[in-house]
Amino acid sequence: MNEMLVKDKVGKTEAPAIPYADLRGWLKQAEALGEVRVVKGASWEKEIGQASEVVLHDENAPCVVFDEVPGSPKGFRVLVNFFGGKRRNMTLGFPAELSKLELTEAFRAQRMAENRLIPPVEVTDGPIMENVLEGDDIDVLKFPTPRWHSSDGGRYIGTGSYDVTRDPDEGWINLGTYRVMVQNSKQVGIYISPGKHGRIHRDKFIARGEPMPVCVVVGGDPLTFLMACTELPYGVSEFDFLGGFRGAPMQVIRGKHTGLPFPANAEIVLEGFIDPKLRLDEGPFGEWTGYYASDVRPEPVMDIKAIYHRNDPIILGCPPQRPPDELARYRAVTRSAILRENIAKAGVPDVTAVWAHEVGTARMLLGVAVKQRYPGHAAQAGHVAAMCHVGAYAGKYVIVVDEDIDVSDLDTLIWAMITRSDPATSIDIIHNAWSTPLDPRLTPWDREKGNFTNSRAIIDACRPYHWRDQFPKVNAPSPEEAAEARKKWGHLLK
Ligand SMILES: Cc1cc2nc3c(=O)[nH]c(=O)nc-3n(C[C@H](O)[C@H](O)[C@H](O)COP(=O)(O)O)c2cc1C
Ligand SMILES: [Mn+2]
Repeated sequence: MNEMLVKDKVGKTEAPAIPYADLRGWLKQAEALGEVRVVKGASWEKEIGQASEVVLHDENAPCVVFDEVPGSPKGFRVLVNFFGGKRRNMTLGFPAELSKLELTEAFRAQRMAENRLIPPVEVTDGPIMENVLEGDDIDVLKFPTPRWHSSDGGRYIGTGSYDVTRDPDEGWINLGTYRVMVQNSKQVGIYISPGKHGRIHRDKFIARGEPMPVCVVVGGDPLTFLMACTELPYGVSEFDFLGGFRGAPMQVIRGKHTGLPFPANAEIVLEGFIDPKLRLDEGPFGEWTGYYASDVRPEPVMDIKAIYHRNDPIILGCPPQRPPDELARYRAVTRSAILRENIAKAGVPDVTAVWAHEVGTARMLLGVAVKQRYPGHAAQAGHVAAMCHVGAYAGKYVIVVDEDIDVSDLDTLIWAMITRSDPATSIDIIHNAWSTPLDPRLTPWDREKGNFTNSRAIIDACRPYHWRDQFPKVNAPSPEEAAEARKKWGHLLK
């Protein structure tokens, strides 16, 4: 067995506790790791976005807290680059020494696989109630919301945020990270791609001609944000999963106007209704593909009925950049875990590792390693990876490899692809798959018509099953030989 193969060495034992309850608790932990820098006086118009672009591209860069932003009260802050350095493992509640692939596996095996659901408990008070603004006092412009990229069409308060909605037919609560742009002091625009759970809720409200209640949570604890921006199953509230991951229910308060729950310890909550008819221009916004693909379009708008915020609130900022970036870093970890769960639940055996690659922001390039057991096994794993819940939206390429390949290493994955596949016979194409207006390769005419689909390539880069025993041997040393060589000659690299 190759030493790079990820084993289930983390086992199924109980995961360590998450070491924080809210964003401030998280910040204390990050400070204890020595990984927080405070910047005073940077402008929301340009400098916060400019500095963020620099740190978000470096996985060892610190978390940065911007304070004393001109135009906002002192103490109103913006926090960026939470997922990097030693904070990465701390955020998911695991020891620092786990590699990114091991972290994913630990998260999957110890937090996800049990699929425990613990619903939140309702409380009537909490720090989020320190300031409640209604009527004329509503002013979303008081927060230091940055313009994240120089060509953005507005200030996006909702990046490291999530929107709470309720299914009007079925009653379940969803959390989804859908970007939120400030329109004016009392209105924000929310963009939700087709097929997302919040979009399904919204489409139902629009079909009824009714306003949709929404609570936008800005500055929730990072774990809740991570689960809100990841594809958890339809019909089950992310709040219940989070309770399960933490081993304790989340504490929520019901909004006065919508009755929707939001965490009692969040930093800022915007509560209101999306009008079924009103549309205002939204975008452009620098997107996770590295482009401004969806440009400016009329999108639904939320009328704010109440703003709740803690004293000295903190905006969690997660603006997408050209990948690989921070967004790709955290999504690779969480989505790889969920992808492996999805594939296993579809009944595909012996998938030994998966990696949703950073360069495709954990969507457009998926690596899947299988221990081939039967003819067709590799194609089955590839097609399921391409079409399961977490793989289906906005995917492009799936590469299936044998279990000796470290799927998380881009060079190794591509080496396997170019040496073990045959272009004419190893690639399957799926047409008309679930895509998005954010796809830069969508043709202008399909974009115009709302045809938001694309195609997928599934590349079988396994040693062909029927003659796998005759496939040339690799010339790399065995794991034992490699270990011996490193022990003896590793000093040459120092
Ligand atoms: C920083 C960030 C911003 C995002 N913005 C959007 C967005 O504007 N619209 C959207 O549909 N999805 C967006 N997503 C992706 C969704 O959050 C993700 O697909 C999530 O699974 C949606 O929740 P749902 O599965 O409950 O629909 C974003 C993700 C991240 C990490
Ligand atoms: Mn959901």
